[in-house]
Amino acid sequence: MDETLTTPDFSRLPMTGWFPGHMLKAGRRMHELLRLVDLVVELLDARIPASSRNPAFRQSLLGKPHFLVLNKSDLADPEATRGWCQWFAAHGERVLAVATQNAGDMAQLQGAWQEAVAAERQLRGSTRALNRPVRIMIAGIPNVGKSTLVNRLAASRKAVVGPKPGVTRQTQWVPLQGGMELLDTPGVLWPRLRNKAHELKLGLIGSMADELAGPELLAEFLLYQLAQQSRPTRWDVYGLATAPASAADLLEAVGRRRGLILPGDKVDTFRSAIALMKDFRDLRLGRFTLEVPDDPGRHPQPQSQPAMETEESTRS
Ligand SMILES: Nc1nc2c(ncn2[C@@H]2O[C@H](COP(=O)(O)OP(=O)(O)O)[C@@H](O)[C@H]2O)c(=O)[nH]1
Ligand SMILES: [Mg+2]
Repeated sequence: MDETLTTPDFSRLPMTGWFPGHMLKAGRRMHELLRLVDLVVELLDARIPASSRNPAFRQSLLGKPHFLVLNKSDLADPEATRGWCQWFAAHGERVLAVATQNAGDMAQLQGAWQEAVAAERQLRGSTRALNRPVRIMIAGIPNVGKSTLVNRLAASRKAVVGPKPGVTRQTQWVPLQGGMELLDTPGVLWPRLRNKAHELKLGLIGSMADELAGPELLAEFLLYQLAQQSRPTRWDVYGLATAPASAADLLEAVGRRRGLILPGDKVDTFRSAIALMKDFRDLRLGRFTLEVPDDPGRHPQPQSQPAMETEESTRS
């Protein structure tokens, strides 16, 4: 932990309040489709398992069984991921940590979903076999890997994938081998995030466009997050022997290293910050989990708010 870095109070900064209309519509549509499904799978980002969980999903499940997937575990600290899985399990959740590119993980997921659906049906006293495919809704905030996961499991390629949030705009059923159907859904955030730090965490994992969150602010937030990690950051990728003392120093180093220079020999801090985000997401700086369980100050608690927001309640 780097004690020399002054801690900016990100939580005091104004929030963007970003909650586009298409997400409101998608949230409503998902609510309608819930009736049709046997299991709701919520994908979380293993780097921020608490901050990437949408409280609105939990409160509007209509009693449907659910299953948590910590995706992108290849990007997170493996020890932290184990801790998160134990924590969720201790809180009564079905959970698995995966990476979509890992075939073994994908096979394990399908088995676990089948089991979950069978266990729930037994619990409810349904003895007859389903005379239709098991239907599973894949939910989650933007960019957690929903469409990639659906594609990996699909009998044929169906869902549209993209490195930026907002690629999946429509809901679609995808048949799998072995009698399951998955419903890929658009990423849905919720209108009231906890505070600016929460918003910036979502920015770091790419649930919000960098330009929207503000790349330079994201860079500063990332530096602050990395300073709190027990694992070392690979600052040497920017030719630095130790952690930079400020975000300005960091962006200077990134810009010089990558040749992102403006006329007058000034570093282009905007492009340097974008490059830094890419390096973080591509694992060049190391594998990090940005929040730990059992530390209420560092991740959002379930908020009590209406199940799916209505147009009226968000128009403020
Ligand atoms: N490192 C890593 N990247 C992933 C994983 N799953 C998906 N991605 C990437 O995350 C980005 C967003 O994926 P996408 O499926 O479009 O997310 P969606 O918005 O939730 O549907 C894409 O660039 C994927 O290649 C994973 O397990 N590990
Ligand atoms: Mg998608």
